[in-house]
Amino acid sequence: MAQTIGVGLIGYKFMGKAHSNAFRQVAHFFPDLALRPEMKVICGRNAATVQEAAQQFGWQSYATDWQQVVARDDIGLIDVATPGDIHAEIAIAAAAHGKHVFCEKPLANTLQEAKDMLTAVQKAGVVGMVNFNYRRVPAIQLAKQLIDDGRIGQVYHWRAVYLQDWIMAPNFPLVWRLDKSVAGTGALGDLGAHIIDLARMLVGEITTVCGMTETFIKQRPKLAATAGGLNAQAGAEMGEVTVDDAALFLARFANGAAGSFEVTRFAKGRANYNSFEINGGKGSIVFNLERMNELNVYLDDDAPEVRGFRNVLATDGGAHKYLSAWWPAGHIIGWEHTFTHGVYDLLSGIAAGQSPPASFEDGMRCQAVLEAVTQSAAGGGWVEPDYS
Ligand code: SOE
Repeated sequence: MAQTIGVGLIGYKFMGKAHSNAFRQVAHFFPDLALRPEMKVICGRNAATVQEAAQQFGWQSYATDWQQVVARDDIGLIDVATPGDIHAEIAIAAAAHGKHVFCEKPLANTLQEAKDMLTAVQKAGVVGMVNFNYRRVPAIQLAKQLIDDGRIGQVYHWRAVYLQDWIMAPNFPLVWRLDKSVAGTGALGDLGAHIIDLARMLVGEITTVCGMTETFIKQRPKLAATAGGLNAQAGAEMGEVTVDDAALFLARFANGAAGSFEVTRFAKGRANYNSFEINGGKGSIVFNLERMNELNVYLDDDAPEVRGFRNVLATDGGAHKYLSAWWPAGHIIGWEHTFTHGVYDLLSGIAAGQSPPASFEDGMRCQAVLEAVTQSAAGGGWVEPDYS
């Protein structure tokens, strides 16, 4: 019988729901799980709504004070699924209490916070993992395997976009994601962090960036009294948008590859379009989240008469990572599975005493790239991320 670990989840909205589902599913589907999560407590500021969330998502109890949660003896793992402005405070306190920390992306709102969080988990000797969930799409793991095995040769190009359109209406209100003091940045940190992390995993370290950001709609209605997530309601008073709506940047990688990145919340019709193309000396790879079970692959090694882009359905448990836990080949999985895979790796990492990727070190390096893009966009030309 596997050992157990008590989990305390801070945050109960969109990400809280996705993380709860992962903790609920993981032991049922991964028979080799070394450490079973016990869903002890979910925490949020509003007692009535967090109580509802506890019941709906399957937590044993609820709390309204995260400081008490991180100090509890029956909790071994703190999951931070809040907006970025309190990631650092919670993670550092949790580590100081000897708790392992799982944290939503981006790791922090500033590079300094990310560095402090990294130091905190290192000093405490606990696991620190950032939930960059797209690392755990089986088709993206297949891309990594093909690159690592040299199947596409030397990588020359990384070309990535992450496009959304949910704030395009000018009267869409000032939700927290549009407030710099809560979110840190706009599309850059929310979406750019994902494709920077994927680029680092698939291509390698980024050495220098040159970028621009744009805020198309600078004033929006403040929130009506009852705030919400992506479907929030507008009030009468106007306020200032303090983050970017879009960010575009070029990057050079340590291995000589050239990269382009574009993220926006102003791409009409693109609800959640996360896509990349990688071109190597012997082949190319294309991924698109809207077809997340597929990887489009071109390999020079194919016989000339059938050479061309082919769509690989990455659903075979015998060949593709994570899928032996789920269904027979061809039975596709969805976005929520990436969170379950992440929690599986997290719990395996805790059992083995190692921080799985993306570790807090990866999170800090991603943050360094985000900060370099911000500096460059403010007029700095090419900027080197500060990984020190
Ligand atoms: C909203 O833009 C959002 O939910 C991001 O915060 C997530 O990280 C991304 O996966 C989907 O879009």
